[in-house]
Amino acid sequence: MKKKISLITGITGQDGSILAKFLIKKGYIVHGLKRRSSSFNTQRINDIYQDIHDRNNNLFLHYGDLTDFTSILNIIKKVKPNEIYNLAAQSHVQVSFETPEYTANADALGTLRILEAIKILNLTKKVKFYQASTSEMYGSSPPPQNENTPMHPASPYGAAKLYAHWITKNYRTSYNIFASTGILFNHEGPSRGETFVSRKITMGIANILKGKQKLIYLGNLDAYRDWGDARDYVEAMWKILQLKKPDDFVIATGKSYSVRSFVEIAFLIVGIKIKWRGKGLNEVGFDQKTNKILIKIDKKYFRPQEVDHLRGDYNKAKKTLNWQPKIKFKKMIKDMLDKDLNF
Ligand code: NAP
Ligand code: G4F
Repeated sequence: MKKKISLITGITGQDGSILAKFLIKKGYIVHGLKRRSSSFNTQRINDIYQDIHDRNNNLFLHYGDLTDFTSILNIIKKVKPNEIYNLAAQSHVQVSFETPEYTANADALGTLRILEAIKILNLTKKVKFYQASTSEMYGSSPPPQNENTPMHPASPYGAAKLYAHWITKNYRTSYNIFASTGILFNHEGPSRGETFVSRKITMGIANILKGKQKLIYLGNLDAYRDWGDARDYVEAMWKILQLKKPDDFVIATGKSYSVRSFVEIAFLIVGIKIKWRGKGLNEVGFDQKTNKILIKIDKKYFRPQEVDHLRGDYNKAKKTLNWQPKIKFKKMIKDMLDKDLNF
């Protein structure tokens, strides 16, 4: 049987690398769009990289950028994928306040460029498109959030992603493209980027235990997130594209924890009980046994606008996709700590 061909933008990122491995296991030929970088940016996929001259090779990388229409058009024309997963993005919320124009270009217009390329190349009936939408689009809408919850994004990232979300739905309706979205809530794991709060905490703990770092500086401890495991979430992306009809799905765990709880649970896994004292910028977290301060607050990590509470209602995905999260919150943190402690 002919192998299915997929194209993943953002293949060097957390989700792209996990999805590439998932699809290769399912028998796909995987093509990935990667940015040119002055140093290697393929660490997350080195373990599946094969010599392109190997006849059994099923992973191919192409230089391109979501801000560069020519590269997108040429890659799609050359690869003729059955499925496109658009995972590439400037994905850091705080960074989007510092680079709002670039974030809009890559995250909003980047999605439009792919959809236009599908249209121009007459692939509207031949390709299925997945857009990586996000719970950040809900912004100030209170939990639980589902597919019908109004969206009030609270960052340039959230606003750019909302454009991408709606342009995907618009191309679905206007041009009959199989274009679906997954509204994914936060998802983490051992290959999470090092500046997101989950990995910053697990790496910080590992460094403290190794004597390489004294304490961790954080921002808002009282935001709540619905944290799932990326390994579960890439399966949902694939399931969304296996349906007969395009649609939109919330992918979440239905449970939320504060950043403060994340800190407490992660430290407890390595046998340290964190206690808190002080208020606001002067609050500190300390080791109950030794009294050593392990957490301090730095105002530079606070955002101009915060998303206070995300907790997803994934009932539609459960019913339609037969999907539900398998990996529990504590197990996910433990896996992250294991990786960081053994690094
Ligand atoms: P990530 O680890 O930050 O990976 C982002 C990927 O996009 C990387 O491969 C990056 O390349 C690439 N990229 C960035 N700008 C690009 C550009 N202009 N052109 C081409 N590639 C570009 O993100 P992730 O956590 O895997 O998330 C995957 C997608 O899901 C993103 O769209 C994100 O916004 C969305 N999302 C994530 C979450 C989450 O909690 N993880 C939740 C909801 C939605 P480099 O490796 O070269 O930097
Ligand atoms: O880990 P974060 O940076 O993730 P955030 O902003 O929720 O965004 C992530 O999830 C979105 C889905 O909802 C994705 F679309 C997006 O691409 C990304 O993957 O921050 C989580 C929370 C925030 O409330 C933040 O203010 O942690 C708080 N926080 C507290 N101290 C911190 C820190 N965040 C970071 N990154 N660094 C801190 O020191």
